[in-house]
Amino acid sequence: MRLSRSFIPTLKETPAEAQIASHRLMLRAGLVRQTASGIYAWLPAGLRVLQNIATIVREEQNKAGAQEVLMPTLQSADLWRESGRYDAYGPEMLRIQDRHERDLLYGPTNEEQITDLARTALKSYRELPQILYQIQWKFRDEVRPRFGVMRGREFLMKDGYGFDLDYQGAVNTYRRMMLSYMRTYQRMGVRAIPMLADTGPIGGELSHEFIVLAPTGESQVFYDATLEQLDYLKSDFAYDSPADLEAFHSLINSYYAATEEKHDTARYAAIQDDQKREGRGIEVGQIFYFGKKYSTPMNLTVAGPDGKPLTPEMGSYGIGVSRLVGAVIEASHDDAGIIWPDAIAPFRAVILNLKQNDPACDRICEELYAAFPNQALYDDREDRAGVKFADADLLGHPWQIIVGPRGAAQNKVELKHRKSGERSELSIEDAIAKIKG
Ligand code: 5CA
Repeated sequence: MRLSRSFIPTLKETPAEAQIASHRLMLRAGLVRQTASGIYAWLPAGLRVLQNIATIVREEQNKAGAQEVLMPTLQSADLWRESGRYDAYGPEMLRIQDRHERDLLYGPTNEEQITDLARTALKSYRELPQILYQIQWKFRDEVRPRFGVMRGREFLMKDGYGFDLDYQGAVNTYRRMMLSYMRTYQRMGVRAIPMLADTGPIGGELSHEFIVLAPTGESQVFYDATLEQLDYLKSDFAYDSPADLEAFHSLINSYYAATEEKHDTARYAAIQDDQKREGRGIEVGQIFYFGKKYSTPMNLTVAGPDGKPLTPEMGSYGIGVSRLVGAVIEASHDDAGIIWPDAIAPFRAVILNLKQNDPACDRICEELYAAFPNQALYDDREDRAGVKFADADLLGHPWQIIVGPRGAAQNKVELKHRKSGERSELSIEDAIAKIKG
């Protein structure tokens, strides 16, 4: 993308309404714009990040054996009356009437809708287990939407739902999802720590939150740093092996992690001092096992081996896709701007032409731009170098390729690595090779 023709409306001033770094930086870098309280439009650079995150989530869900569906955002209130949640959910639910005065709602979550789909489609125990997921917008009329996309009213969630024949099957699905979450977050360049949690309005018996440490997080957390150091991508735990899932579960459980509500000071004190981690945390995902909480009242049954109806055990599995954009920035930025992890950066590199219309600079920039189809942003604006440097740091691309007339005369460019700040002077070919890694 050529910056001179792009729609990346960066701001010099810090927007007054933004209280935390990620919110400020998302507005200043032109990633999003608020259109109503807690509701955001995603602009080109922000949308690229959101889509990169969604792609990683999708790939890891598919590897774990989940299948993607897409359910509507609008749901019939009747389904929620069946589960008993229509009245119980309260004012966070956006209730709507159509022209025939039929009650609808903008889904805050989809347990009812997926249970309805399952009961119309699943007939036999042979079809279980099933894990279905979607990446879809949700609406929760939060009393105090704040911190930008971190606590929005409309937000993008990956919500998955598991159906199993029995308790042990449901536990395996729960562990399978937990393993896929650890791999998902690690690929994005963040370390989210699983912690036992309360189940809240989703209900059920067992739940874990996945927490990223950041000073502006909403809850106080305590954990053993070993949990940040485990490499889930290299580990060869297989999703289809219950023994591997059990081993993964024991590994996670052998290290302490808890939110304030579940904190055990004695267990925390027993951790080696340099491995103790305490701070604020952002919840970037939550998973639930709730047995038959929805399948029983909504009459979801399949024929068992003996022909008798069997009620499946269920769980639900959420990732805050749009919240993750803010959470990653909270965990990875400096005074100058965002520092994107490679895997989700909107662009891999920005090309800074320090002397637009200089034949050598223009030629080299065009050559570099062609070397990264759809992966480089070309700052071809007729602006001062200082403006270009500041915007490059603000937008946080992993690499900056700086093309100035002095170097260009010798076919050299300067390469800056945003995260380490390291700079080197290289030939064009070497710069391209280094960025491509
Ligand atoms: N049905 C279950 C799991 S599919 C569910 O709704 N879980 S949840 O309520 O925990 O939400 C899942 C994730 O969505 C949360 O972990 C959080 O990361 C994200 N989320 C929840 N509320 C908001 C919000 N107001 N703004 C942005 N993200 C949110």
